[in-house]
Amino acid sequence: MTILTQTCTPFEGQKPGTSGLRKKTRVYMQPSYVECFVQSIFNAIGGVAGKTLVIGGDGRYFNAEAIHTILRMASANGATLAIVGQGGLLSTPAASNLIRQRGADGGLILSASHNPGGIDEDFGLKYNISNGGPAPEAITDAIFEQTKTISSYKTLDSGDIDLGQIGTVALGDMAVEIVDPVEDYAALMEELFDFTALRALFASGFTMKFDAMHAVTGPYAKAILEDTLGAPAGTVLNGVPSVDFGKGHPDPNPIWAKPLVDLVMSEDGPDFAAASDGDGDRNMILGRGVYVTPSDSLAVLAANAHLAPGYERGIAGVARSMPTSGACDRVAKALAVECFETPTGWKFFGNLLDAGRVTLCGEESAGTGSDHVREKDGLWAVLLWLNILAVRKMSVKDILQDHWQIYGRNYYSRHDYEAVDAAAANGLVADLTAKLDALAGQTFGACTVTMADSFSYHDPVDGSVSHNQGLRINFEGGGRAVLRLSGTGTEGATLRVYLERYEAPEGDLNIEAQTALKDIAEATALISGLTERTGRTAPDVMT
Ligand code: VG1
Ligand code: CO
Repeated sequence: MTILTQTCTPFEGQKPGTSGLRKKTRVYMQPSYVECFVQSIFNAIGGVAGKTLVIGGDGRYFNAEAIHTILRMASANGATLAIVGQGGLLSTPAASNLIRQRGADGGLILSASHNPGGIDEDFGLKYNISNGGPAPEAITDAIFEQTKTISSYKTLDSGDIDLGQIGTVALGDMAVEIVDPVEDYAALMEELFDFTALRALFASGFTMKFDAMHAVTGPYAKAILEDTLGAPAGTVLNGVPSVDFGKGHPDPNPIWAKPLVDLVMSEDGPDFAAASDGDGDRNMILGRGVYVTPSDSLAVLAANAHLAPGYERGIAGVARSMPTSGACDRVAKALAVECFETPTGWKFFGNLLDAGRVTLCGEESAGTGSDHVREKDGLWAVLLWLNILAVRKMSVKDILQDHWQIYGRNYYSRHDYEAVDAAAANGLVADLTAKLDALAGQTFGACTVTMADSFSYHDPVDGSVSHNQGLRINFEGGGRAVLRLSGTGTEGATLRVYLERYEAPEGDLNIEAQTALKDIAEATALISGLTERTGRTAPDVMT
């Protein structure tokens, strides 16, 4: 086996977004595309000589091919050990855990997460650092700089190894250790949650459905829920990972997981239902007759985490992304713990978690997690909910009602306008940004603006500053709208409009969410010129 140095020319646009570099699969399949990006990562982190890397992905189309390419390159660049999930599979939280458990220097996760998979859909790749979390902006910026001038990469003159066989093989001078993707992760879950209580819950006849959406969590959910906790066979739906996610959209929300929502809304639906996304880091929580918004879920988990053994000493603090509702802020206040507001994307939570300032984190996009790993974690959230249900012996619906009666309710919805013409979307954001300063005091429809700005984040741990992280418009009475452009899409621009309004415990806590937010939605459309600029009269997706 010889080490080859191949020349290459830079590709346009290899700029990591909210979570890694996401492109159409065919873009990734171009000769040297993966190589240029991976060598840029290696160069940006000072090389990988002598290092240990964790490598795995969500099993989508091109997963295995990309892994073989990365393994050859890691070996040629001098890495000592690559730890790879069997079959090339690792959920994002499991990869984060492996990096931490094994003291690896970093990891490469192959996923476009909730984006559809297949040769005509999306692929993605991201680099995680030694704490197990997504590389912070300073590193992703350095990677992007490298991609602009990359002129050669190193690889090995060798064939593919067998990713299906657990054990260690040599690839050049590097060892490749193929591991069970589920084992270490399942052991971690058993440390955090009361598995005895969960077994008793299922034994008592408690019913649940978990929709793995043909994505990576299938094997994890089967092993933990069915094989370990005794949930009946068939609890896990769509549990076999497929390269195109059964031609679905592996995004656990009421739109893309509609069959599950319909099931749980019926009279004889299960007590509890949940779903996860392509790479297993998102979660959707449902109870019979009720959908729990991710923002509410974070707040409920923060208020009840101490009921699970892993958090029995309480939580140090909570962090949420800026567009996530303020529901968890109220819990943090009641618990007298710190609460942080970060930009969108899990990479911004890493410092707070490492510093021990927060225990729980969450995003409105169905991401919740804790300091057990440095990624959001879909199954973890499901198990924490189960643990809370087992202890409180109440239905999901009652827990939510009880929560609102204590803290009040943050009505919340996100409206997505997908594949909007990029120039139109950029124009909307630019023009709105320019007039933010003048908005305070003005009235639009039924709402008066009290404050408007462009969110900048000052990381309290390392002092770094991230500008332009979303436009915020606050209204009299505590309502709020946030507008930002997605950093994970692969087609045109996706405009996200986040709407929120607070209702105190003594107010009406059971209004339909879109009705409750109608005035704020209308004011936001007036302020931003949404309809005229995007040509859309309604959002593509409302969650
Ligand atoms: C979206 C979500 C964000 C999440 C990101 C990655 O980003 O809004 O909250 O962190 O996806 O999640 P954007 O830039 O499209 O709004 V995942 O599960 O796709 O890794
Ligand atoms: Co994901």
